[in-house]
Amino acid sequence: MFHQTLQCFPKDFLWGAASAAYQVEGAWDKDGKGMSNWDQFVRIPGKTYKGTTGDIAVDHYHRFQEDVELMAEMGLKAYRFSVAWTRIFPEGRGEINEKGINFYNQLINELIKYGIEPILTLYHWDLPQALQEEYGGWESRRIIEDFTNYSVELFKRFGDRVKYWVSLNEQNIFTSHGYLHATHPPGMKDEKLFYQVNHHANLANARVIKEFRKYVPNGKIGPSFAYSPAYAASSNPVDILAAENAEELNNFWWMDMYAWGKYPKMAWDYLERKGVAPLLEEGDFELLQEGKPDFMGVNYYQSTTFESNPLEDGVGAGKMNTTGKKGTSQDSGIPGLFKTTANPNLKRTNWDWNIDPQGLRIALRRIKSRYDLPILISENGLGEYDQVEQGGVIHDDYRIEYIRSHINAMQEAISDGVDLFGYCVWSFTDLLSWLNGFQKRYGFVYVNQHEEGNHDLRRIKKNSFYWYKDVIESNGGKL
Ligand code: BGP
Repeated sequence: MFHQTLQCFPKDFLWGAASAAYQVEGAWDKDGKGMSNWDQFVRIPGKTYKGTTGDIAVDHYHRFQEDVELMAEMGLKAYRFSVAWTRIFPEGRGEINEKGINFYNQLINELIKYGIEPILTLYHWDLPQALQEEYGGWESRRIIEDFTNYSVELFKRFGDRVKYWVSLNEQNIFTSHGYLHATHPPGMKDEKLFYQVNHHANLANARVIKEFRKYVPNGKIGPSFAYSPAYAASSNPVDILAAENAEELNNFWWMDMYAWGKYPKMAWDYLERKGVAPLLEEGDFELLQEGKPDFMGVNYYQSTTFESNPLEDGVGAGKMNTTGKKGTSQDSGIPGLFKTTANPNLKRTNWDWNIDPQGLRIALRRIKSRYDLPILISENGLGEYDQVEQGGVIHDDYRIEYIRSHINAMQEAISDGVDLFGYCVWSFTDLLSWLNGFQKRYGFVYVNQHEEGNHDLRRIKKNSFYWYKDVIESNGGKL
């Protein structure tokens, strides 16, 4: 315990919910939209759960008014969504598709009409396929120019109404799945390229933040990092060291760069010895220093526990549970540095994700003490099976319990001295989970959409909808 008495949430706290274009919009080829890397990837057999795609998703593109009305009914203060780059520039650059601009203008205006603060994510993983084909997307420095050009267009078009912006969503996840595990596009396993891609993403991130200052001088911008704080499996010093290795290589590697414009020294030396450190060019670090964020966006779902992992025959990358069959995920690690292990103190979801609200408090405090930046929780939520019962009722008490305990942890962290200004629950409506289909549900609002067959996509409010409404109304006083 640090705090003595619990503080209230700040009065203008952003009680929100989040989504991403590919996971909700559908209309994948409508109104001039170009093809993204995900539109292409999901068509490769075996890549997603039961071959699900975002072709229709939950059809938010056509139903955004109904969705925003539900948000208004709930009293939501903020809605985080992402823009599909391919709606704005179908080929990644060049001619602008005004119909795409128009869609987001309508969405933003609708939100503002109801007093809901829009939080706009520039990049939530759906890269224009044209850029992937032309120069390998993030593999080339050319991405910096194209990403900046696209972002500046959004700053110019929406900067008059959108104050909060997220630059890159979970750079650590889209690059590791794309370039280490081959589970996201472009489906590669190449460690050296992985670090090079990240270096380009860091440069692109810094560059758009720098541009942002010119176009939206009163706005706030930051990246969203998928932070899973590292725990040691035991007090054995070899496990403590393993957890420190993991924290440095899995977390500080990105967050130090965002906050300070530099890589952590020991991790850099290790990667250099291994021959996988990224190639640098003159002026890189100047730019990286110039693009500092206003806040750290944190996507928190769980903590991860580590133990030592031998160099010889140590555990490497393990498989994730994407089926919802409990106990099917494997441990993974880097030989010589660390490996994951189950934490006997924590319960797990059906997808083997740890449920650890105290881990959120720990995550927030670590960020506060290392970087001293304001924090936006840009994602947090529970993916579970939901059942529509008689009378169209969904008793998702497990979700209420998950969110309630995490809000408690947030309040404790605020009372400890963390500067937290918003909380976006993942997600508002049910949506497509990239690799887990539609059965892994996160929403306050159920959507009648499934892996197989045609469905009417109707929206049904879950019990958690009414519960979160009360939380917002009481500014976190009534949990
Ligand atoms: C984050 C992503 C989201 C969302 C969420 C839940 O990593 O930013 O887009 O998908 O995780 O993950 P999943 O859908 O795999 O359960």
